[in-house]
Amino acid sequence: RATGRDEELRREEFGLQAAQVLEGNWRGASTVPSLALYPHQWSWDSAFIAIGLRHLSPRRAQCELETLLDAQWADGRVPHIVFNPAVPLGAYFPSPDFWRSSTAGRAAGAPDGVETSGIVQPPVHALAAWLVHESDPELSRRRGFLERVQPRLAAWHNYLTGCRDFGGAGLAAVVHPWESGMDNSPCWDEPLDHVEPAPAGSFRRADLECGEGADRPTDLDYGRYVRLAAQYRDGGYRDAGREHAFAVEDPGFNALLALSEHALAEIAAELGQDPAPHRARARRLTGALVQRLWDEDTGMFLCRDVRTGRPVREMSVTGLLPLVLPGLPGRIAGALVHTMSGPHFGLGTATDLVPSYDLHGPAFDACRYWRGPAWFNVNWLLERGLRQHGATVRADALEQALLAAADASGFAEYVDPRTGQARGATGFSWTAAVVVDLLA
Ligand code: 9YW
Repeated sequence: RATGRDEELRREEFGLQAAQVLEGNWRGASTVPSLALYPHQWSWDSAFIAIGLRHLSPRRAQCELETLLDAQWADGRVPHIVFNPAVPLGAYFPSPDFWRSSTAGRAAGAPDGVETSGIVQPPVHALAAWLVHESDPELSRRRGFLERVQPRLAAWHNYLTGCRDFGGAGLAAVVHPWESGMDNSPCWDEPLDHVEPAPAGSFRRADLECGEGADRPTDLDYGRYVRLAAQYRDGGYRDAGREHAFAVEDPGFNALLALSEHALAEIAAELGQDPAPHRARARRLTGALVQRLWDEDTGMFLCRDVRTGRPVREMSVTGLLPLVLPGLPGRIAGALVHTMSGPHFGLGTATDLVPSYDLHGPAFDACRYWRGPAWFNVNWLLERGLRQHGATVRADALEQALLAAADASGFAEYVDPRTGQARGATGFSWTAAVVVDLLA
């Protein structure tokens, strides 16, 4: 009995610590992912943050998403970074003077009053908006939250399914590794191979001033990121009518788009509109994912290089993310659960959290960012996916492992998947946010 009470107190204290992380990273109208490393607003971070914040302050959760969507471009894109003008330029690279959104992005409809990047990140926002609404429908209705965000979210999805469907199969392509949210995933090694890196002295890596070099992407990666981003910028951030040096269909990105399309259907129904077009689009996206990116041999989804038309034969966690989709054929969901628990991802045997990359892959590195470490937002999504497809025991175990690893690591950005050792920054916002959500 005493143990039960202790456990309850401990849980409460842990929840308070998570709330404190979010409180400390709140900047008045949005939350930074990490105080030192990422001092601005990031797009998919804000979606996860809002999902946690809704349990602490539904109003702040709404504000988090509204601030991001206020920086949306007229062509519908939601930028991956919204810059805080009060932060010195040198604190993060690439800074606003690199992206030059308000000038270079003018033709694509970049906003005037705020500086942003010109690329995007995975579209988790409609899901976040729906979950935020559900946490306090009365407040949401009173503030007209869904009425205000719905047209923006619809325009965002239209941008992705329209301007970004380079392959013509109905899937959105990413034009930069940063857009996938999984910057240095081994999936990008081959598609990046031909990209000439920007000269070493032409930029300064602010990330290395607060991050451990061994935990971060390499200089070669950065040189290529800079080259690609500068080319996109110099082309006015135009998508059509140009050859993209990097264009990939990413299964995780598209799965989140389909999941968010389901959320848009819920939002439409709540607003008295017809949800059917959104459901139909979610089905189309799910069908295209299966048709185009499913790989029977590995038992998971693979990225597809749009330039060569070939699949990228690397097993990254992005290829497990379609498990979040309610409409996924049962046979495929079963295969994904099997792959997740097999030797390559080792869930329940070699690892307690799903790693970002194949434990036996040639590029596996337990410390380096998206080349092995386990990430909390991704594991939160997979936990939902497991639950969605009836794998309740596994979902419960993953939930407990996530909470334990976040606790032991001080809300780390990512952890070594085999030992749970903290990597990257600590006091990381989305880690705290998914903890708050799971504890609620
Ligand atoms: C960077 C903020 C972002 C995440 C990305 C992650 C990293 C930015 O940090 O990218 O400077 O490398 O890869 O998913 O949104 O947390």
